[in-house]
Amino acid sequence: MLALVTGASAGFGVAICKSLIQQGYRVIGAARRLDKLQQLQAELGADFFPLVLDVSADHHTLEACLKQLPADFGLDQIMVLVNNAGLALGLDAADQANLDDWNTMIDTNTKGLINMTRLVLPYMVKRQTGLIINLGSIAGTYPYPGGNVYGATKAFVAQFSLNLRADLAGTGVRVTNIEPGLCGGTEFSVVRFHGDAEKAEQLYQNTQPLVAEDIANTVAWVVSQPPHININRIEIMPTSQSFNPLKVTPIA
Ligand code: 8X3
Repeated sequence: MLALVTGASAGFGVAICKSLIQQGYRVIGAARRLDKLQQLQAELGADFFPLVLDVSADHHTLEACLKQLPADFGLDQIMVLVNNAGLALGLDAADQANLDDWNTMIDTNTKGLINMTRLVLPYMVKRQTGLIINLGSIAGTYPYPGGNVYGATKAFVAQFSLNLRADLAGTGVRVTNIEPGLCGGTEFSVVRFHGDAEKAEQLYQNTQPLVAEDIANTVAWVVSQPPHININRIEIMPTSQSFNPLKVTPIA
């Protein structure tokens, strides 16, 4: 059984790769940073294949990269695709947010995800089996100030996942969207705040966020379901995260 995990060099990706290998999968770990992938390979051994790939590259580049995989980690054998690569950049209001950040999130979280899916999917359909697991977010369902484009990319992922299910009816190929809330112990918030670790740290003060292993455990549960079960979506929050009331602003 072969799986491909994007964003494999850190956070959720590392935990998912480790867990899938524990479950007996061979794993192609795709990410931009070769040194991080090599560290992971040193730990995980021959069942892990490091693939240097930037999901935000154009689809011709991605296709060429995937077609160069060695025969025993071949594109045509991928049973599970985990579209984990993604990021949040900034938490500024829409009129002040950085447009480069917005475009980077769209390129990675939506374009990267659809390109990888489209490149792997025909082989799954041909074999009449396969599983695509997308990493969405609660931000795709619940709006919050500064979530603007990040949340919108994750709403795209949620709807794309459901629409994939519609197209894949009768093929045996399954699709799941996992939607985590606040997660700690990863680079996510440091990246969101452009490297400001102190600001990121403040977000987690006096809370107990989810950790990457919680998400890897969820992926492990999804992949262990028998073929007649499709988990459409899973929304997970830490107990310490909840909802605010709708905001009503006084008239000036
Ligand atoms: C990340 C979850 O709560 O930071 O996707 O928006 S949250």
